[in-house]
Amino acid sequence: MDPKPKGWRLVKIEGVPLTEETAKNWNEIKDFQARPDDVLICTFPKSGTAWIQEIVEMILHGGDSQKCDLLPNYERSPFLELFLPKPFLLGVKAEEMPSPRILKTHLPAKLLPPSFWKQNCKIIYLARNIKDNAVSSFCFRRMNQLAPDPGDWNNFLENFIAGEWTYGSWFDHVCGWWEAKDHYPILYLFYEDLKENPAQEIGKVARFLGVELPELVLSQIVEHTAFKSMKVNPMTNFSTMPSSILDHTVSSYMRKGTVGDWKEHLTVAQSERIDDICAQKLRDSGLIFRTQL
Ligand code: PPS
Repeated sequence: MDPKPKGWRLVKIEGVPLTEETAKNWNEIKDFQARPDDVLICTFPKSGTAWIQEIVEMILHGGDSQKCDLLPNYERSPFLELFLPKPFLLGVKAEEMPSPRILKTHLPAKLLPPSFWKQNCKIIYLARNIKDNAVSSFCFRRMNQLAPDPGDWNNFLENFIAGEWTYGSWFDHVCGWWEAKDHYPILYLFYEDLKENPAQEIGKVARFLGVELPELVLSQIVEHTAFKSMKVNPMTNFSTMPSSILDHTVSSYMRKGTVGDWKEHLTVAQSERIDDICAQKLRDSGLIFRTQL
């Protein structure tokens, strides 16, 4: 059995709580050298990162799923700011990867290593409504042995709304990237749209990446990246990760994959309170999130 790593503490960098491992390596992360042909996938955690990663990989491989199935997703598109302690180092480091690279980050726009802006890299941002995001985060924190203990649901939700959780405020994150999209090549997508009409949204991603997708290939990508397919695919469902990091007996990574699961977890009062905070915090941004389809 793998030795069990200890749960990480959170340390603030420019006011944003990050894991102590990320904070310890912050200078190296900040100086990361992006290349002009990098494609960067950005999300607040639990917004569908693995989903959009697989979509981008499939598009860039012309719909050839065999190429995607060669390695687990976390080895194909490195997680920029994740530094796992030995012996838990996984996959290749981004610096060692040949171009074109697909990279993943959960960093808020204000903490993105500056070379991504300088190189004008293509960035795909996927946002998910805060209610489903909070539920998914809570379930994941329970299975993720590296994360701090989330405590009970009510406490967790308060901390999550207040931004006292990994990567800080969901509001700052979605708004920061929303503003950045007016100045840089950023495709801003919503989980709910992707769920409602995957073919349409995958088409947007392909156009953004400058790839023309024949109808047949598009439908193959829709099929390969559907929740039911990704849930049983060991290269996308994280079952290959040591159980000392992700304990699938507590919850699964590919858990529900729906819009509106929050209704099973939030009280009416909690839901209404979040609606009020959203109305206030998102008012000036023009951002609108759907919480059901
Ligand atoms: S992480 O750890 O932050 O990178 O997690 P992330 O991949 O961003 O988010 C995990 C949630 O995304 C859901 N998911 C999907 N939903 C629909 N379709 C597909 N193909 C898909 N792939 C992943 C996953 O189930 C998690 O959401 P919940 O609500 O917990 O099920």
